[in-house]
Amino acid sequence: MSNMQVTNSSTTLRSAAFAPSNIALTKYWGKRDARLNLPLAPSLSVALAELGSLTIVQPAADLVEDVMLVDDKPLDDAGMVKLRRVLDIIRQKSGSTLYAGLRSVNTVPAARGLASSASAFAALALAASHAYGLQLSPQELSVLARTGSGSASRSTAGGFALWHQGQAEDGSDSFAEQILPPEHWPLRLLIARVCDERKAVSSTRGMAQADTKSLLFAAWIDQCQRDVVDCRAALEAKNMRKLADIVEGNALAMHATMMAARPPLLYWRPATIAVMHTVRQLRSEGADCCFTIDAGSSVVVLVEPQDARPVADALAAIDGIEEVIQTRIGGGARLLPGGQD
Ligand code: 2P0
Repeated sequence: MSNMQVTNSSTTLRSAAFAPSNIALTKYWGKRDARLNLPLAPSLSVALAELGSLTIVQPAADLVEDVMLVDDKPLDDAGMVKLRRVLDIIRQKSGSTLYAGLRSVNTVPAARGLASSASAFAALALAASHAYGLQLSPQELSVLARTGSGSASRSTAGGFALWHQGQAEDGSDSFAEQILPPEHWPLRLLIARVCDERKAVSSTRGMAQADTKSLLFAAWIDQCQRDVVDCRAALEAKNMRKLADIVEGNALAMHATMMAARPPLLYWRPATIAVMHTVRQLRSEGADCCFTIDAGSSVVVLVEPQDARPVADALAAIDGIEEVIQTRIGGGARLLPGGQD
């Protein structure tokens, strides 16, 4: 955090930021430090263009605590603990003691395996650091977002992002950076939403369980180290067949690790499995596509633009699929005008 500058410690601004959600191509599932969200392996992701979080932060002298509304509802206790962790770091760096009022609107369906916490904490980190007068480097912003939620480190960067595992105990070298811009490979993303139930086990809790209790855990972490290297090469070469091997293999290995935990974590529904088979069948017939699944039942399909329509139609026809959301790869977190009025 050595480059962090305070523009004016006594001045605060109302600030607004948007940050995208992101989909991991090779996953983050295992921590070496649960308090700082430090991973046991690097991971790679793509940012979603317009699906994410819009957050407004207003520090104010008359507040006696931080107040946060998400989609017009007060944030729950677990969320407030993480929020205060991020705001306390900002207050400490800026020298301010003010609490803040915050509002956030999600354009991602929450808790359906679409990682709304990633965009939420990335938008928070950017809007709040700006509101308290800090000017953070991209690396510092990613580190700050990571302390709220690990995957948020990748949402600040956007595009094709690599989250470095890092070695430092304080987490200062565990940040994400954009390794390729969105236009490098303008794939479409199809989000096949499987069911309307909130997932039973949060990622934070699920990861703690997999970490300590899954008999496959050590092998999973070793595989992630290799997959990140191979995935980056497939992305650079824009090789969908190679990408499919790695991305599908990585997601299935993560779910195998979850299923081998005691007690087991099983996120899939019948439609989840049906989507996987459909994607493999379409690929065998020539469509350039592959799937991935996060800690939920929904499936995300990456597809070349010319195949997007027929693949989306095939997914929408599967029993148990509520809707198929189509989007593109987008950039990282950004400040929005209108924060200061
Ligand atoms: C990922 N997930 O790489 C993986 C795949 C879920 C499955 O990052 O405890 O919400 O806040 O650091 O970031 C979800 O984990 O967990 C996640 P915390 P987070 O996208």
